[in-house]
Amino acid sequence: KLQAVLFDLDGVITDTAKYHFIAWKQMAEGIGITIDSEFNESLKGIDRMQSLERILIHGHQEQRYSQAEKEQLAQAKNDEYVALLASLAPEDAYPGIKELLQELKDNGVPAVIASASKNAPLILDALQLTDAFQAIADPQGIPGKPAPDIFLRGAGLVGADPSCCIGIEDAQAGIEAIKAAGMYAVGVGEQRILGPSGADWVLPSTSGLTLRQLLAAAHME
Ligand code: UVW
Repeated sequence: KLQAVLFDLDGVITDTAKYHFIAWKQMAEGIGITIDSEFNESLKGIDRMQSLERILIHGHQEQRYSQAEKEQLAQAKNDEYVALLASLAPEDAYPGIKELLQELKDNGVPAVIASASKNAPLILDALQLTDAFQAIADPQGIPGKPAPDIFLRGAGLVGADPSCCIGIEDAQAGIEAIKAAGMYAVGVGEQRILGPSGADWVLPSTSGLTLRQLLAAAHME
C-alpha cells in the first residue's frame, strides 16, 4: 500500500530551470565561460556547488579558484537566482500539480519534497504550496542525487517504508536516486531528455495525473 509520494521540485512542481540557467549564465560569463541551454540540461537535479564544479570543468577552469572563491561565485549566482524567483506566483505550478496534491491530502497520503535545492521552502511559499506538503527533506549534509539519500530522508520524515513510496522526477540523476532508494520511479518529461533513465513509468507531463493512475501503475492499490 502506498505510504508517501516524494516530489522533486525543480522541473516537477514548477519550471525553475529557466531561472537557474539565466543566473548561471550570468555568473559564468563574468568569468569568461559560455554555457548554452543544452549544457544546462546536465545541471538538472544537481546541487549548487556540484553545478558550479561542472561549469568550471566545462570552461577548463577547474583548478583556478580557491574554495572561498567558489563559494563567492555560487553566492553571486544564488543572489541573482533568488532575485529572479521574486516573479514566481501560484499559477506557475505545473499543470495538474495542485490537483494531485489535493487528492493526496484528501486520501491521507503524505506528499514530501525531495529536492537538492536549499531554496525549496522559498519556492513553495511563492507558489502557495507549503501546506500541501507534509515534509521537506533537508539536502544539507547528505550526498546529492543520484545517491538515494534525499529520498530516504524524505521517506523517513513521514515514517514511510521506501518500497511503499513513489518518487516523481524530471532528471536522470533524480530517477537514479529514486531507484537506488528502492522506490517506484515516475519520470516526467520528454523521453528524449530522460533517455534510458530506468524510470518505471514515463509521462509527458503531470497534467491530469491522478492518485488512481499512480496506484495502478505502481501496483499499490
Ligand atoms: C540547486 O541548484 C538544485 O539548488 P539551490 O536552489 O540550492 O541552488
